[in-house]
Amino acid sequence: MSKKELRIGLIGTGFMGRTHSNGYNRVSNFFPELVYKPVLKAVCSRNEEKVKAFAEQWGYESYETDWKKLIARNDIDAVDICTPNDTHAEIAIAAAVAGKMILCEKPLARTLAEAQKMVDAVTKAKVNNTVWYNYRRLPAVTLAKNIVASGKLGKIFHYRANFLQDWTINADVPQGGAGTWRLDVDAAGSGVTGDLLAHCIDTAMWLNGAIKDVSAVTETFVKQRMHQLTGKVQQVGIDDACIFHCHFDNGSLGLFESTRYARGHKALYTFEINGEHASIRWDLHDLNRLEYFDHRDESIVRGWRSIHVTDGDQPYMDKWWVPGLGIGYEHSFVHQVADFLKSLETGKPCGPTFKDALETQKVCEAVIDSANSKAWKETGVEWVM
Ligand code: SOE
Repeated sequence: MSKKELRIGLIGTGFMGRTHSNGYNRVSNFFPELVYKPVLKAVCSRNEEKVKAFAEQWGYESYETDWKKLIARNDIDAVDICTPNDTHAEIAIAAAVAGKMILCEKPLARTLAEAQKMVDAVTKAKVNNTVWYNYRRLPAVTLAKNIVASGKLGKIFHYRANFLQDWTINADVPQGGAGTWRLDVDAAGSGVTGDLLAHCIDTAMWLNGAIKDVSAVTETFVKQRMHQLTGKVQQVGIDDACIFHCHFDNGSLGLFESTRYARGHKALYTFEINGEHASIRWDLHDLNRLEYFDHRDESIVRGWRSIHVTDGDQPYMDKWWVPGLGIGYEHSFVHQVADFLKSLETGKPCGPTFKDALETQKVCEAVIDSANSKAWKETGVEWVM
C-alpha cells in the first residue's frame, strides 16, 4: 500500500526529542495498516553541532537552528514541540498560524493563560493537535480505562496517585539550562505540579472524570540553587513537593502526592482506584501489570490478581510480540504516534488534544493557587476527555 506522508519537523533534541523520534521511526513497522507514515523531514535546535549529530543519529533529512525557519518551511506538515515549557506557547501559536499540525510535549504550557492562548490558536487555525501525556497509552493504563468505563468497579469512592522521584535532593543540582530547566520557575512554570502531577491529573480525569476542587500544600526544600545561565546562586521558585486532595465530579475523593525528594524512588508513578465492587492499581515500575481485586469473586479464592497485560486482545498488544512478552516506556510514544496518524484517517481527534490538556492545566493552576492561599480552590474544569 502506498502511504500518505506526514512530514515532521521536530523542535528540541533532549530526552523528549529522542522518545518522539523513536516513536516516529518505529511506528510503520508495527502499525503497517496505517494510511499515513511519518517522514522525518527536519529537526531543530540552537546548537548546530548537536542538532546535526541528532539528525544523523535519528534519521532526519535536514536540520535547522532557528525554529521560525522550520515552521516557515513548505515541506513540513506537523511541528513537534519538545522544548522547555517557556517556549511552548510561542512556538505552538506560530505553528498554528502557519497552518501546521502540532504535537506538543506536556504540560501544555507554564500557566493557564498561556495554555488558553494556545487552545484559541489551534481552534482558530483548525489544525490537528495532540499533547504527549504518554502514560495513557501504556497497555495496562488503557486497560484500566476500559475496565472503569465498563462499570466493573461500580460506584467509585477513591482515586489515589503518586509520582515520586529523588533526583533533586542534592542542593548542588543547579537550576536552569539543559537538563535542569525543570528547576527554573521561569522555564518550567512550576515544579512537580506541572512536571509530574500533570501526568497524574491527566490520567485521573481520563479514567475518573472531572476534578471539581482542590486543597493543596507545596514545599520547596532547597531554597536557593546556582543558575546555570547566570552562574549566580538564585532563589528557587518551583515546588519541590506537592500534596493535594480533591473532589471529583462523580462524588469520589482524590489524593495526589508528588515529590523529587522521595529517596529511593526514581519514577514511581502509581495509581489506585477503589470502587464499590472492585479496585484496580498500577505501578510504572511494573508497567505491564494491572492489579485487580473483585469482591464478587468466591470468597475462598478472592484476592488481588496481577494481570500481565501482554495478550493480543489487550490494548495495543496485538502489535507487538507474543503473549507473555512485555513492552516498555518507549512504546507509549510509539502508540501515541500511531493514534495521531490514525486520527488523520478517521478525523477523530487524538486525545489529549490541546483542549483536553487545558483542563489538566486548570487543575494544576488551582493546585498552586490553593497552596499559595492555603484555601480550597474550584478548578473550573468543564470538559472531560
Ligand atoms: C522528569 O524527571 C520527567 O522526565 C518528566 O518530565 C516526564 O514527563 C516524566 O514522564 C518522567 O520524569
